Amino acid sequence: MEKLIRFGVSMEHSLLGQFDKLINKKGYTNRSEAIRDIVRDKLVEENIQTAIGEVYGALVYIYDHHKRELEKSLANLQHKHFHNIISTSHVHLDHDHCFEVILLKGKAGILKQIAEKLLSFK
Ligand code: NI
Repeated sequence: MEKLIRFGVSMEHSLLGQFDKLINKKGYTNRSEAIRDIVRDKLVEENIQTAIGEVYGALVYIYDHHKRELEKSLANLQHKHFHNIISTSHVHLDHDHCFEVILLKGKAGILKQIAEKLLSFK
């Protein structure tokens, strides 16, 4: 195992209080372990965003199909990016709601743009 290096971190009292509550809820036994995981997550996220070559992803969401504009926006987005969409699964959950899973492949930056666009729909 690689050698651990100690370093000091300064933080507002209230922020540290919230952090302790969060890591306690997540089951961490100490702050160092939690900070290491957060740093690792951030690095993975950064690597994905700057990845060269193709990556794969999935978008999963539930929506109300009575909202015509929303349904139209979702269809337009998928047709616009058909090169990046491998498949779409649609399940009619109940009278109002639809559950969709879109599988994507392509450059990380493009997939991120598609995801952000989807999240921007009301
Ligand atoms: Ni449906």
